[in-house]
This record gives sequence, C-alpha cells and structure tokens, in this order.
Amino acid sequence: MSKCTVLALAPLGPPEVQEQLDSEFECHLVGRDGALDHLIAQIGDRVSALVTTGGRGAEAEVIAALPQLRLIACYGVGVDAIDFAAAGKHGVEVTNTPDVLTDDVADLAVFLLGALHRRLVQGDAWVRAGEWARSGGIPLGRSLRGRRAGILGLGRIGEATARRLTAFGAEILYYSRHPRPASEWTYCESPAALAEHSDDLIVCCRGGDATRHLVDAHVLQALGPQGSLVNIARGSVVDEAALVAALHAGGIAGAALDVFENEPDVPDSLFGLDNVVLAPHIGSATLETRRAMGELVLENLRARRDGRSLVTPVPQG
Ligand code: 8YV
Repeated sequence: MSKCTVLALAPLGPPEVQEQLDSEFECHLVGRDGALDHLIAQIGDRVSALVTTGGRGAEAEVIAALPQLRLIACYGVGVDAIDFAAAGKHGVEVTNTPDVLTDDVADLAVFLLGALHRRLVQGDAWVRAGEWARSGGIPLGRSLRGRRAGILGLGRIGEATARRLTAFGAEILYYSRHPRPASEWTYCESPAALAEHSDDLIVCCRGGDATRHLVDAHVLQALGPQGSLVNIARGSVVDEAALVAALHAGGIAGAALDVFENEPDVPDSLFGLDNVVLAPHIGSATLETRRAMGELVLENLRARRDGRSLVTPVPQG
C-alpha cells in the first residue's frame, strides 16, 4: 500500500521523531527537500496532510493548492497562523499540540521574569567582561516575592504560570475572556485595569485577530514606569512600536520577551537596553517537550491515515 503524502513546513521535533515521520509517511520537508513552491508544484496534488508550526502556518493559497488535503497538523498549540476559513471551505481539519508544552512555556515565563528582575543577563555579561573584579557588583535587583503579577489570558499556560508565581510569593491578578468566579485570584475587567493594578504584566493569551495589539500604548501607560512586561504568547498581542517607545521613554520599567511581531526580526533599538531580556521563541524548546509535541503530531497523522478520531482536534468556527 502506498504511504500517505505529508508536506511538512518544518522538521518535527528531535531527529528521531522526524525519522519516524519519514519512515511511516512519504514526507516532503520544506528546506530539506526543496522550497515550498517547488514541492507544491511537484507533489501538491497528492498531499493529504500538512504539518505547520506556531509561526509557519497555512495560508489560503497553500490550502487551495493542495486538492487532496484533509488535515493540517500544527506542531504547536497556537493555531493563529492557520487560515481557518480556507481550511473549513476545503473540508480540512486542524489539530494542535496542547498540554504537552504547558509546563515548559510557563517555566519560561517565570525564568524570564526572574532574569529581568534579578538582572541575570546583565550579571552574566558583567562577569564575563571582568567587571566584577574590576568594578564590583551590579545594581540591586528586585524580589519576585510580594509582586503583583497580572496574567493576561488565564488559559492552560496562564494558569500554570500563575501557580508557579504563587509559589514564588507573588500576588496573582488576571484578565481573561471568561472570569473564574471560583478562582482564588483577582479578576480585573480589562487589560488596562489589569496593567494598572499589576507590577508585572505577563502575556499568556492566544494570538490572532481577536487579541491583536491587546497590549497597546494605553495598556503600557497603565502599567506605568514601575511596571514590567513579559510576553511568552504571541508577538502580535503587543503593539511592538508602542512597547519600544515606552521602553525608551521610561514609560515602563522593563520587558522580557520570547516572541515578537515579525519573528525572527527583532527591533534592533531593543539591543542596547539593559532593562530588556530577549529570547528567540524558546517557550516549548526543550528536548522533552519538542519530542512530545512531535509524537502528538504523529499520532494525529496516524489517526487520520487509519480512519480513527483525531487525538487533539481544534474546533473550527
Ligand atoms: C513552537 C508555539 O515554537 O506552541 C506554539 O504555539 O509557538 C511553539 O511551541 C512552535 O510551534 C514550534 O516551532
């Protein structure tokens, strides 16, 4: 029996997971096997599944160019880069990789916050440059204990982040589309109200049109000169130009960012600021989590191939 044809926009997890994909399916990997346009022209008429990532999604033109496409399997939890209208129109289902990455992404939110407030990046550079011996210590940092952490988006990752910060002695406030009356945490009725009452605003919500620039100049102003921003969600949620302006003007105290509006391009005006910590979108980037994400994608591909129910379908509409 011939194998199902899969078009993958990026490699799946660590090499052994990609090897599994290559052995069970006829996988064509963009980059390794050619450019996207070239692969679509060569094998587009027999592709039944497309593997996307959080950042590299499925646009309407790509979906339309794959007439046999039945599944878009996203190697990531965020599906904002997938054109759901086009997928629905062509009868294509979508899966993602929820849960398996929650802990690592929430860990990174806390690590970024800690790195920012304890000046870890500055300290590292200081030691390497020999300044510790030459000039003494670095300026004092801030304790996480007692800070008010505002969680923007209390989904799986937001909640896991809140739990971790509770253990660090922070007070938790949140804004979410659906308030949780039973929660022990304090609900704020808008992103601006959350920012106003928080020392740290931590962006954990999903990306896409509904949350685009939810953190704008007004929200940053509400966060204020003593407040800091952490973003482990999507660059699109924050108005990056407003953020850069606020950081340069002292409108907020600092920022720790794992995601950006035009990844992998990062505004170089951030590079000279020592109140900023920058990471290259590594929230889920551990061997363990990327392996689990890759295996979940494989499980969904197998389920579609074998006519079973999808493991982690994303509801459409
Ligand atoms: C990944 C992500 O970086 O899960 C998401 O939505 O953005 C990340 O986990 C990405 O999908 C893997 O390239």
